[in-house]
Amino acid sequence: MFVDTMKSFYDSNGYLVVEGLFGEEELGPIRRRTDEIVECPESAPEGVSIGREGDTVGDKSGPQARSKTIRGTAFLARFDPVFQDFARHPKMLAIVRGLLGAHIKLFRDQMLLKPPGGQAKPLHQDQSYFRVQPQDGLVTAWCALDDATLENGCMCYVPGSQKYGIFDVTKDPERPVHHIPDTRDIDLNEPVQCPVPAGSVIFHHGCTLHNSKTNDTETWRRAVILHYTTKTAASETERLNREVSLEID
Ligand SMILES: O=C(O)CCC(=O)C(=O)O
Repeated sequence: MFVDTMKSFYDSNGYLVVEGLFGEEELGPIRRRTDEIVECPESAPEGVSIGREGDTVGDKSGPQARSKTIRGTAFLARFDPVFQDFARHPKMLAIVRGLLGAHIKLFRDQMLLKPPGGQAKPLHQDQSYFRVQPQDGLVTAWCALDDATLENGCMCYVPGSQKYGIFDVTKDPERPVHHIPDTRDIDLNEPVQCPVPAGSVIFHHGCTLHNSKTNDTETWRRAVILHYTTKTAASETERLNREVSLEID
C-alpha cells in the first residue's frame, strides 16, 4: 500500500491525503461506538476524557462557556477496544511505518467532533503541545468519519511549514488553551484546504501548521486523530510519556 511518492509528497509538503483508505465496513464499528459515547458520555471507559464546546472559552461567565455539547475526547484508543483495533489497522500502520520507520507507537489519541455550529480550530502545530524529540518523529493521522467539506470545517494545511520547526507561541486571550504560533518573520506558502470523503486519512508532520474553520452545517463533522511516533521518541514533557496511548512495536 505504501508507495515512495507518498513519502516524497509528505517530505516536501508536511502532509499527505489518502482518500478512501477505509470503507463503510471498516468505519461502521467506530462510528457506532462514537455515537454511543456522544449519546451517553458515561459509557466511555474510565480514563477517557470528554471535552465540551464551552471548556476552552476564557470568559467563563459568557453564554459560550455554558455550551455542554461534546466537542472532543482523549484516550479512547488507550482504553476502548474498538478504537484500539482501528489504531492498529494494518492499512493505517503500513502508511505510518512508511513515513516514520519500522518501529512505532501510538503516542496519543483524540477525537474532534465538530458539532453543527462548532467552533474553528485556529492555526497551530501539534508539536507545540507534544514537544516530541526528535521533531520529525511525530505523524498525526487525521481520519474522517464523515465527509469533511469546506462548509463543515475540513482540514487546511500550510505546505512546507514543517521545515521551520516549532514556532514560539502566544496564548489566545479568548481561548487560552490554544497556542498561536508567531510566524511574523516567515514567508509562508498559501494554505491548502483539504476536503475529503469519509474514510479518508490525512497524515501530517507534527510541525505542519494547520487549522479548521467553523462547522456551518446542520450535521456533525467527526474525526479520529491518532498521533503516532517512532518507538523510541519521547516528549520533553515527562507527564505525556506516562500517558502513551498504545505500544505497537
Ligand atoms: O479536527 C479538527 O478540526 C482539527 C484537528 C487538529 O487540529 C489536529 O489534529 O491537530
